[in-house]
Amino acid sequence: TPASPRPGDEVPCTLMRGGTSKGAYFLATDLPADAAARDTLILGAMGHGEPRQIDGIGGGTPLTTKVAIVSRSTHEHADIDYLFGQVVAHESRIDYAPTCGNILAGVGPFAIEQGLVPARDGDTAVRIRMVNTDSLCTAVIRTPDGRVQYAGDTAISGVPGTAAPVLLKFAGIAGSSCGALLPTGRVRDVVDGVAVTCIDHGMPVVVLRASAVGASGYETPQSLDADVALKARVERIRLLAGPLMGLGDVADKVVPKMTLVAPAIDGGAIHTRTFIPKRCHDAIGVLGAVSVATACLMDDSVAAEFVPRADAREQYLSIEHPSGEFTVRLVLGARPAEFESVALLRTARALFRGQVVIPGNDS
Ligand code: NQM
Repeated sequence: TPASPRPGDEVPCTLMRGGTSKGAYFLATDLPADAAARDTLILGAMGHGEPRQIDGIGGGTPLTTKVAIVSRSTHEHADIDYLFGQVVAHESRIDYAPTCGNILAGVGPFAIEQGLVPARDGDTAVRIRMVNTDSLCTAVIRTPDGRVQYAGDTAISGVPGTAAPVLLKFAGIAGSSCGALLPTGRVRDVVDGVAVTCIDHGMPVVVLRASAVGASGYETPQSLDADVALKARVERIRLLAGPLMGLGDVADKVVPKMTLVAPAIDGGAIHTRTFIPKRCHDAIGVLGAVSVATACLMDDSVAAEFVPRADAREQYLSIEHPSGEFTVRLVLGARPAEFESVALLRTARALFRGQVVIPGNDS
């Protein structure tokens, strides 16, 4: 591992699309071991101090200023470790509290291409430990002739065209950040006068009826982002829900996410608008969608009232969002509120491989 790089030094980096997000992927061994030096390097590479990231490679929105740090794993059930970082550009900091299921989709191909995992002829299963939440995922990557194949015929909402499928399979992700699937111990709470369901099935999410905060739930993300009063109302609920969920003071955290729900209009299970947590998502996060889908199956939850009841052990829930839908496969466990496994499809693509240049006064 290198010591702190100096201005003008170059660090290997791959820019990838993972699902509907985009980020910079690094090998941990190419970064300083010291966390503070590592974060200074990443912030410099991505751009910070103002939201546009004009002096870095970040995309200037929460969905395009994400970082994956990948290394070999010492966990007995994992091949690689994936540490996710959400760059909060205008505040010049990185939030390591959440994981990200979209960036996760690029981790398998990246690890294979970097030689951390041997590819098989056909499909390669990469066992990934999501370090932020200490949970496990198996990603199945297309590798004909032992090489990552990005081209394919899988379409996901929010990404133009088609690409090779990345199957993501999870088990044991209930309570990933909060310690329990229902972190408040209840399926329904009233926070600031609003009925909510606080849930963590891979991602802490507060689910509330759009109508409870004066929205229809079918607005465009742009119009919701322009509604200062609504956003303040949603943030007030979030700040109160965070401690109830065991997350402590969440003023400086990007969790919990806030999902406004309304009846489905396109044949899905439910319609959503998600704040992540201050900007409205163009779609919905991967594990955010898993948590909302799970809420749909919990009796008496705020989401369940919109969803017809089904008792099958294996359920496909289509979560409608601003740019389409996201299908989550849930396999129910032996007891109520237990889930055996979760699976979903994403796609990913390597966009740019090279060296990112360390900024600073190099005179
Ligand atoms: O919930 C956005 C995204 C995400 C996170 C966010 C994600 C997940 O779309 O697993 O994918 O919620 O900040 O990348």
